[in-house]
Amino acid sequence: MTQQQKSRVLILAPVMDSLTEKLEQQFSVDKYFDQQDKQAFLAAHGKGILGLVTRGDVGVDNSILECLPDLKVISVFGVGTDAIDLAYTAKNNIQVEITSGVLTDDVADMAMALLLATSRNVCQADKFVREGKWLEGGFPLSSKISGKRLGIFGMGQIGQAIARRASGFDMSISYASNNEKPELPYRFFPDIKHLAAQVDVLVIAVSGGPQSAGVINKSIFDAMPDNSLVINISRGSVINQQDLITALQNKNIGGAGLDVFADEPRVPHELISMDNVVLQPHVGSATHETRQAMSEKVLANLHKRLDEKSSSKFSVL
Ligand code: 8YV
Repeated sequence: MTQQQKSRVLILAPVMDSLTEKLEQQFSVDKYFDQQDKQAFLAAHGKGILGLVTRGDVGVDNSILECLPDLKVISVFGVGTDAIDLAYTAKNNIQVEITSGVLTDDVADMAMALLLATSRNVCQADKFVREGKWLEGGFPLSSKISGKRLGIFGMGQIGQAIARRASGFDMSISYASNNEKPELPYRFFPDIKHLAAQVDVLVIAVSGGPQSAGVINKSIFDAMPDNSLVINISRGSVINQQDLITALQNKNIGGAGLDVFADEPRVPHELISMDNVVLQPHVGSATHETRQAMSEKVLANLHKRLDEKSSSKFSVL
């Protein structure tokens, strides 16, 4: 294929170097994030761009999409589409593709890591040893996790992968989600508040976006048993972050394990200063293996939509 024949693709935000290299080999690439004058770039070069690559945590603003009249596909490095206006993309015949399936295990593993780290004070205990405090006495007791009650908010692929792992810890598993999944051997609660009231650990595994924004708020934290834990591997937007901070400060709940935040990469100092909170920099899917698989999916998803014979967005009679 000659340079002229390569489809034009815009990379919105930085992705892995190895993915960028492959994109540059296989497509005619522009990098939005590198442009000095982004508006001028879009005005001069937006027409003719057929594919857009973005990250799940970044999405894309409609103001950018409006400058890409020929766009056929948005290939998301991730599974979250909460930062993309799906009504706009549907209306404008733009396909949105995600890296479904390949990051499920890693994100579920991260939920379990946060669950264990939070309940067993793993990070604090590590610090205790490194600071030489063990020489002065033993580390305080922590809380058992095996056999406890786990509530999962959101029973999609990731929620189910968490449930399978938690079953290995003999946890009793309940869930709340839009629809009951009768084929699953877990107890269903139609109402998140009722679920929250009856669990020792609440894991957030629901998609982000307007439907779930702020659903985990003061009323949920008030309903949760004392000493219960909240784990979030989904989106910061699902939790009202200020309500979480207040609930932790007031000891309405016992702790939190968080991989995602309301305004990443900014993490409130209140959370940073609390011993009973374990913090991760949104790395649920960040393993070599999974990021490689995600990269391959991003490329395949672009080719699926761009290698069609006609580069027109619309089929002709
Ligand atoms: C990625 C994500 O970390 O899948 C998603 O939606 O948020 C994550 O897996 C992110 O897209 C890459 O930065």
